[in-house]
Amino acid sequence: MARILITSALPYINGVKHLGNLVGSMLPADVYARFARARGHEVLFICATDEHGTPAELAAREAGQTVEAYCAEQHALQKKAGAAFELSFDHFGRSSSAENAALTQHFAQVLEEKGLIEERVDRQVYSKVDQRFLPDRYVEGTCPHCGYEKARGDQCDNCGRLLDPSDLKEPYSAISGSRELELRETKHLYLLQERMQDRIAAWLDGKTEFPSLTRSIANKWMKEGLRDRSITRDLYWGVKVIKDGAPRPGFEEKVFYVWFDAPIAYIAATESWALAAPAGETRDWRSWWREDEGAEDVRYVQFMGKDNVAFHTVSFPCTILGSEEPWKTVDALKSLNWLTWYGGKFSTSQKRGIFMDQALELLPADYWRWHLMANAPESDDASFTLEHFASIVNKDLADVLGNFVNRITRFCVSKFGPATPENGAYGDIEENLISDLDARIASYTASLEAMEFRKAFAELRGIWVAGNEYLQVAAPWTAIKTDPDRAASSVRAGLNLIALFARLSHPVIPRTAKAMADIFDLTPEQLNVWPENAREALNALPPGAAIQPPDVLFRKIDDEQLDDWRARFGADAPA
Ligand code: B3M
Ligand code: ZN
Repeated sequence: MARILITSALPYINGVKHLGNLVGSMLPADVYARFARARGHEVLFICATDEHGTPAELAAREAGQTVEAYCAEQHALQKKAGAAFELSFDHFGRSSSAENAALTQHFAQVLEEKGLIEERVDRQVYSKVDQRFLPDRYVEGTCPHCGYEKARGDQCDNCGRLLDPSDLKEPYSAISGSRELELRETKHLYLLQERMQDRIAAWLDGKTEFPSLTRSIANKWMKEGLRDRSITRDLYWGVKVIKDGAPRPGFEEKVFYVWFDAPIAYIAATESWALAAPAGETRDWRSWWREDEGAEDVRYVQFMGKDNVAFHTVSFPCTILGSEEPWKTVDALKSLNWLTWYGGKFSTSQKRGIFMDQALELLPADYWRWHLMANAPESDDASFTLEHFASIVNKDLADVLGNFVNRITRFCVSKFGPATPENGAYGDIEENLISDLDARIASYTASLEAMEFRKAFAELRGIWVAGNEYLQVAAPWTAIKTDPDRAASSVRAGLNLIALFARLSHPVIPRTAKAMADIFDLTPEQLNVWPENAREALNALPPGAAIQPPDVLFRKIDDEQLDDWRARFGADAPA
């Protein structure tokens, strides 16, 4: 048994996330956390909303709210959507917490003491009409690379290139639209990453567990060479720039850059988790993060979309390693490609695609969880279409898993009554099934351990199919006429298979797993045990134990419903 710290990339605050965001970090992290718990590990699963920066300020402005009120409201909505999707966070915090402000200021202070932060004078876009500097997305204009006219100061949405506000041609203020802009000099803090090049390279060399996608992104950045980067912005909303307990002179109207404080919020949210301990329970956050206070044996696993990898393999390690304090760093970093919406982009700003709250208006979480994880964008981008979703749900969930459970429980009740049959012994077909299952369970477990989710869930589907094939061969509905003991033993095997499926499926479809466990009145503890051995699993239910057939586990999606959804989400329109 190990201690495993798991973090999902922190969802940005500007609205409930779409399915692409969900499968990019929060959902695979949840599946892994559930799997690790079932394996008996002590797991701490942390997430939070990432709340600072220009997009939050701009979204609040558009909503006509103060940024504080906007963030509080959106945080509550995201928390609710996460819970509805059964994301089993131990804590879902906020990067705007007091803990994160203090810790961010701590890191800045220590980095400065280590000679890794310095003040530099920058030329920044200033708006006379708005009477303020315009960082990042506060400036829009024409992209110098592709000519797109609505490029934002930090990035062009058309060609994807990263920009600096001063790169834009024909720039205008995103607040007032004013074109009366000029470059003015102002001070900013710079993190001297160039000096960290060798240390980060050596650190990355030791990260032998990073999978190839993660490694290739990190290597590309290392090859280009680390650049010193500004870690402050001319904004109101963010972590204040404090030095020695007082506002830093010249930085009274500035805050730390969102990408400086956001990863620190992994640690701060763990601190918030400890502060939120119910009376009588003590939670020691430092034992998860400080290698001098118990975290030396913690295994730390991060999940994120590929666009976040550079920040986690280079920038955040600069903060952590630069501090020379014994903080825990990541051991395994699982990164995912994009899920596309009909081959195009899911888009929060353009409300394109399906968002977490909308998804649950259509169907319960498990339908989405299964489809997203079984088709996770791992080795490549993957396209989400409603048609594919419907076919996977109808086949895997309704025909293969749902039908199996339904058929065997109903047959049992009608022929043997509502209890596990006691008579009949297992024979050759069951022996074959057991050895097949042993191999499959081992391969499924290894794939989950390796966080290769597509492969894992192809194997889980294979396990469900093996159950169906077993029933095909054992055919208790025929055997019952000539050899009731044979029929009884195959029904008993079938029921045990359901209990096995419940335990194996729990990481990905937790609510359905619970419904399957309820057939046998299994406790959460009995459900949450990882099966290692098929023979044991097929003999787990005590003969004579009562069963309660469930309602239909999954309903099929028909063409009419699909048409409705297509119309509602504009699925026929080119993305
Ligand atoms: N908030 C993800 C994004 O908005 C970003 C992740 C932060 S992880 C510290 O793209
Ligand atoms: Zn462009």
